[in-house]
Amino acid sequence: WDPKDVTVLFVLGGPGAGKGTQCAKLVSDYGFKHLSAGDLLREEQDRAGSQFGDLIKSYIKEGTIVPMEITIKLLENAMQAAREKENKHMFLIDGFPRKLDQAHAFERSVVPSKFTLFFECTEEVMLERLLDRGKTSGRADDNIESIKKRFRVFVETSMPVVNEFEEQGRVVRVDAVQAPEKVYQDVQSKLKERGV
Ligand code: UP5
Ligand code: MG
Repeated sequence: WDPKDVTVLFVLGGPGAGKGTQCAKLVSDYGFKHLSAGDLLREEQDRAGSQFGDLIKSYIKEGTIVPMEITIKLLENAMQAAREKENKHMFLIDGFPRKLDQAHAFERSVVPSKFTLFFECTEEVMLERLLDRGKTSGRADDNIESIKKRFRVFVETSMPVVNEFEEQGRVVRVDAVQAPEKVYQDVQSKLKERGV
């Protein structure tokens, strides 16, 4: 992938920070292709004939990070399909990279990201949102035990990715505690500042 032809923005933030919600808004206004790594893993988990179904299921329930070879392959396939079938060249990669080795591998072997949109939210607020969503989401990890594990993995394993990008001046922070429309206004003005 040539960075002159494609724009990749990573979208990071804790579990329930609102990554998916904001990406959906950006898709309709900017024409991005939204690729949620978690959604791609859940689809692969449910795909008949997948050799990774059981493995993905247990990682997601435990809130731990699926081996990067699987996730990167799913992302690359989805990017390829979006380019061929929908002529998409702008991608929001949501919920990835969650670990430093994934960040390095993706930027080296696929394409460097332009920057990362980082949704900052308190655990208290994220917990409330996830428990609320859990009433209807059917997600195997929207329960208190899994949520606590997801929070810990986020702090210990995923925040180092944000910190490294930050040192490189490649993080755009957004206060994600506010109402969705307010968050989105911030997102739009910050994207504009960055020339998107
Ligand atoms: N909501 C959203 N914004 C709101 C706002 N501003 N005010 C009030 N409510 C708001 O939102 C969550 C809920 O909050 C919704 O009900 C929404 O209406 C409401 P959502 O937009 O879904 O938040 P999001 O940040 O997308 O939360 P999500 O639960 O998807 O985040 P996770 O990062 O935990 O989940 P993901 O699907 O990315 O990953 C799941 C698992 O997959 C991981 O734990 C891991 O096991 C695995 N995984 C990997 O192994 N590797 C990867 O690369 C990616 C995932
Ligand atoms: Mg999500």
